Amino acid sequence: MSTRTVIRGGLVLTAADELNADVLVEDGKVVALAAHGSAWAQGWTADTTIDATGHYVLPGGVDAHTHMELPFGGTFASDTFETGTRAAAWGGTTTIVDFAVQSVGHSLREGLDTWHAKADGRCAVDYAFHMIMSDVDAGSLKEMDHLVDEGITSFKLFMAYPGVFYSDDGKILRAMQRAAGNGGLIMMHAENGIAIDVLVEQALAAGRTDPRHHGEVRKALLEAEATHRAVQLARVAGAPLYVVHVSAQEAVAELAAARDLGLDVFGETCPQYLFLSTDNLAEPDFEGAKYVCSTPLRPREHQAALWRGLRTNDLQVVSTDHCPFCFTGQKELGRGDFSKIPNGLPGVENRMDLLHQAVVDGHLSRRRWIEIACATPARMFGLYPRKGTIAPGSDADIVIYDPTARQTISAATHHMNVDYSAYEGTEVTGQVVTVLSRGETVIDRRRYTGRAGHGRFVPRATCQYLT
Ligand code: DUC
Ligand code: ZN
Ligand code: ZN
Repeated sequence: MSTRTVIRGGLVLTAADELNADVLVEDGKVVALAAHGSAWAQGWTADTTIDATGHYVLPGGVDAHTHMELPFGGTFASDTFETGTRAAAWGGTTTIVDFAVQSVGHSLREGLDTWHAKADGRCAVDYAFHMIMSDVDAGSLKEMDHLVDEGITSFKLFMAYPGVFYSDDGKILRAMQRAAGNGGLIMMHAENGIAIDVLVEQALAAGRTDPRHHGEVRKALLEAEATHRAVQLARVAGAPLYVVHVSAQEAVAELAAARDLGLDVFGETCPQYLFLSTDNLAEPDFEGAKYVCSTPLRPREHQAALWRGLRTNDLQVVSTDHCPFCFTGQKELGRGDFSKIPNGLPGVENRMDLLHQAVVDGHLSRRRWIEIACATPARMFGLYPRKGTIAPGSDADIVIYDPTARQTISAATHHMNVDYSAYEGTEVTGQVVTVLSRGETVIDRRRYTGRAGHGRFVPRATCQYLT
């Protein structure tokens, strides 16, 4: 028997439109939108009616960059797929794309199988995978083709972290050439890790061991240089390129220059670069460790370039790079040596709200909010129009959002499995009220009604954003 839900009275926001429309959901899919009060909408019968009067009706957020349970620096990111996807649901995100990891000496297949085993049966919302390539060789290059066929259509390479994830330029070029042939999208961590490691060694030798030195050695110029190099390698290979976690204004300039040449070069930034800065990294008593991530937080002056890039479409996506480590016992591994602080910040629960605050603050329009947080990540990573919009045929991943509610972000009230909030005390306007995932209510008027195992693996098509 089919189940039907009607969402009445809300303002439906998509990247394309703002519609005063009711939404009919049947068997997990959106089947129709019709104007409030229209004879058609009034005739809809349903098992469940949701009153969205005075609220926005949004496509569920798509967070294209998370690291649940990532092994890093001798520990693991503290959110499991269960806790992390539950927190995502609380924050209005209904799809995550996490990074499966190939370890050195192992195949892509082994890494992917490990990630499927971590996630299978545990997720509250739908999920997909990118593949981190740590060992580019003839075997893994060939495996890329098979992964694309299985819906793993994007591959992250690192110009940073020598000895762990790092690939040299030759390996990067080969992977890009392969992607050019099989439709895969190369995602780049663009920082010159070889040069950074020299600066790390020199800083530690000189006794500069505090968290703020993490930001100082990972220089903006070394992000910009790597971004430039990645663009040129992608050009040589004839492959599109997506640069992850862009934080430096000089790196935005490299992307803008590439896009001015008409290249298929894309950029993502994250809430931490838009809302936090090196002032946080410099907090006393080792508190700055809470803000250690790579690329690092930058001086506040860089934020204007990021907002501008989001407005001009030189940056297309805001993802979180959600990679939480508890302050106690995890971040503390780096007391006395900033290079031992596990890199990463929590944020999967906060992204939609922080970006709504950016709407309130005048940085973004409402439609641009939906575009960078829902529609474009879905298109970029081959999930559209199943995810990222509200249209007949789409999955009924829908958020009822109160644009006037006020809340204060805090570890005391968040649902991520981490003992601090990077945004502690930040007041934002706007709050998720109810969330549907494929038509099932997973958050009901701010009560969790979902379950581990509801979320399914979603195989992805190739990039749908190419010009
Ligand atoms: N950056 C982080 O901050 N954490 C995990 C990996 C990365 O590239
Ligand atoms: Zn990275
Ligand atoms: Zn990451």
